[in-house]
Amino acid sequence: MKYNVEDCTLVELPIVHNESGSLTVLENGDNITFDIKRIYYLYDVPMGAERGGHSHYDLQQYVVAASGSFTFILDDGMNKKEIFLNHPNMALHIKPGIWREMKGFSSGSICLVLASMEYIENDYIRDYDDFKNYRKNG
Ligand code: T46
Repeated sequence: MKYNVEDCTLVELPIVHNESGSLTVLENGDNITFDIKRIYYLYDVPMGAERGGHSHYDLQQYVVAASGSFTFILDDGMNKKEIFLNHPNMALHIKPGIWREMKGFSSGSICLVLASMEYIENDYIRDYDDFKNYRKNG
């Protein structure tokens, strides 16, 4: 199945507040639609740096701005969508087969990613022309 950018949604996560702070949970089988196989996070991203520039054949992810803010640009080969993430209770669900670029990392930001698969380099499409061909012919 080929997903498009409109299938990549922002999910609002519940916040447990008390006088000593806030807590948000992401849990397999509850607000996560796949079994989490890997967690990684991007940090110390220099001002003006851009990351991403690839798609995945099968991987899906939830992305959270655990601290600070940044922008994801999603692209399904036909349409693009920009999503600004700036709060730890908002998770962006990125479906497979979507090209992504990341930019505008604020100082001290942390991009937390929950992934449906282990790291497999063969799951990446890192060339945009290959991505366009995959979207067209699949
Ligand atoms: C994505 C965005 C949000 C590993 O060895 N293991 C890993 O689990 C990951 C994610 C990366 N790496 C290595 C592979 C590269 O040599 O770390 C290096 C940087 O990886 P990459 O260029 O993929 O990093 P980003 O920030 O462009 O993209 C990452 C994820 O790879 C990607 O799935 O969607 O974060």
